[in-house]
Amino acid sequence: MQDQKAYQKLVESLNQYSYQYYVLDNPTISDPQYDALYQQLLRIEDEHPEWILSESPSQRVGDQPLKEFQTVRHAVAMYSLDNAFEDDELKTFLKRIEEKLPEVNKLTFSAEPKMDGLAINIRYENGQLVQATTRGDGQVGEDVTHNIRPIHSVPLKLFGNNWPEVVEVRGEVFMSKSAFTQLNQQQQEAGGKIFANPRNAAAGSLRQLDSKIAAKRHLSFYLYGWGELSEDWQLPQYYSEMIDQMVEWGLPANPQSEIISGLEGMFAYYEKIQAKRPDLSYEIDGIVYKLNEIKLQQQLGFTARAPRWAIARKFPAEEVWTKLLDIEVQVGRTGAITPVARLEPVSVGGVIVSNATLHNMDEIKRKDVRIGDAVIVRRAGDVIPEVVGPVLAQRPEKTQLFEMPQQCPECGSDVVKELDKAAFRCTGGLVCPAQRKRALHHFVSRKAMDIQGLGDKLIDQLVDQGWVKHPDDFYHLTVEQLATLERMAEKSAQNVVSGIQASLETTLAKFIYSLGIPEVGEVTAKNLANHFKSLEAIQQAEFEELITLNDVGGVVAEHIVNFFKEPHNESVIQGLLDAGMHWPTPAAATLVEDSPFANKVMVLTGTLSEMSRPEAKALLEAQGAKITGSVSAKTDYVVAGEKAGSKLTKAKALGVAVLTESEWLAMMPQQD
Ligand code: JCF
Repeated sequence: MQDQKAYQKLVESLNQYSYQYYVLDNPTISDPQYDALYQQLLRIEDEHPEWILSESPSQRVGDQPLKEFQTVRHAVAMYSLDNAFEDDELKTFLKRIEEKLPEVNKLTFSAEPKMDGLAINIRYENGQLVQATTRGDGQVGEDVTHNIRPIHSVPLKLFGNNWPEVVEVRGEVFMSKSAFTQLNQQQQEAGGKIFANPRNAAAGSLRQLDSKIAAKRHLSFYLYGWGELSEDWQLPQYYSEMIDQMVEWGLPANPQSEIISGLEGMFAYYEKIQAKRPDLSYEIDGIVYKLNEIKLQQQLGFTARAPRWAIARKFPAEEVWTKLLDIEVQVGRTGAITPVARLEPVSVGGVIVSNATLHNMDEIKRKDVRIGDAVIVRRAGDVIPEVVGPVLAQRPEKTQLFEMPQQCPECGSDVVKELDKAAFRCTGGLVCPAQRKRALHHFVSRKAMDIQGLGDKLIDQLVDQGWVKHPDDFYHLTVEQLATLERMAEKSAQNVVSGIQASLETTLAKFIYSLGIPEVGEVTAKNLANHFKSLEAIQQAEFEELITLNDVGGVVAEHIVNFFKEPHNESVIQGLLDAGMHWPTPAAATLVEDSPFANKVMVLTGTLSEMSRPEAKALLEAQGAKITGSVSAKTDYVVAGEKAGSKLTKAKALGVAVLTESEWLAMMPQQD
């Protein structure tokens, strides 16, 4: 008996730890500590299967896949939301409510980001999660309990004891941006289906009959409403109070939600969230405004489709239709051949798009995209627009299949498909003008040699003239030669040549970066320079030593070794040295491993006085720190400059170590 009590207590503690970790993002014990307790739990459950509680963390994922989905009629209909695509529609919405509620003089609304996921109803009876259903047609949905139970932030048993006998929690199931990226990477490696966006990925995961699959895909949940509630349950005055109540029962709600009033309040909140949108860890497609007083909601009621007291103000569309005019291929710096869609120009999320990536041949086949198709184009944030797929209902009679050219369109060299990879590659190497041009663009770019006045167009001209084949050729250009080019005045020619000459004085890190070794970005280049100190040492570095560096894995190390083995690269490097390229020996920085910031997760915030934030970031990265944009319980240090704001507040709330700029600099290893 005593033992069974201990078991129950263990379940409760583990659920608390998991809540602190997954919902509050503020773990109170370490991962190994949690694992040890979890193993203990499994041992007890193994000995006493009759004790197993349905809310035990071991009961999140089922053993057996289902045979099929059951349909379930909702106890209370699940509605949609009406949309407003323009400010004017929001005005109309507000005016209509004001007309219907003339006696109210100040309407307040609860505002929150509109999650781009799927609506789910989660039913609790006597505090236990008993069923989860999709929205379906609003009346009848599908039972997806087995795929909701694995979501760690959804409690299997409600906390406290003041819940009604029956409570249905409604909200959105979604996949975070990072879980989505990770999933697609795994899918790509496994040759599986690539999901077009997190919403589709979340939908696909819920549709699995085997809960083990959904469990691996890391879904999340935010609540935003409720369905059936026991009759004896007294609703509070405000919607937001009921949400807070459900949060007390252990359910996650969006922390961005706010109470606002009037049209100005709505506009201000919209602007604020739109500005934050790229930093949010999940995708949203607008803002939801809900009248906050429950009595007023009840007075307004519902249309056939949606509540009259709520509206979704949508962001400009990021997925639109257009016509696929042609598919061309682009040759990248390392020879990778990417199919590019030429589109009838169309506005996507406020930007005119006429080209979009099709990723690779496998994707074109899988999506069955054909030249002439109507296609859906998607632009998410700052990423390159992509073709999501064809609109089959709109497929014209005559379409044309795309074939990968067998010869590189730029240099005529053979195109080969890489073993085990989706990528096709031009075998021309630096013979290929496209690869050459891109390598040269990279060489002069801002973070590399930063040569002013040498734009992409001019580089293309120089390559086409045959004057520049490799980076070292830049240093032999003369003012007279350049001045013979069309639209190049003597003065501009002079500027270009001075820009080129000025770049001879550089740093080892920039030099390494500018060589364009595959997979060697700015940070890796810095790590190489700091570790090896000299070009010769990097050239002779062995695989085994390279992989001991921060940030350098097997693939990168192999690229580095191969790059310096290539005689052609050696002669370009020699050419650059002969032209007079030089740099100071990197200071004998302390070994990264000895730095107090090695492998630490850090956030920089506020205004620094000694240097800019990018400089501070570079300094810390050279020490092996990882700099992130937002503070969480995983942050090791926050460096707070002047006027630090919300990040500092959050760091303090979470108990993360905060350093002033001078405290931080004092901790930096002294360089000699
Ligand atoms: O994504 C949301 N934040 C959200 C979606 C909020 C709501 O109150 C919703 C919703 C979808 C449908 N309400 C309904 C009825």
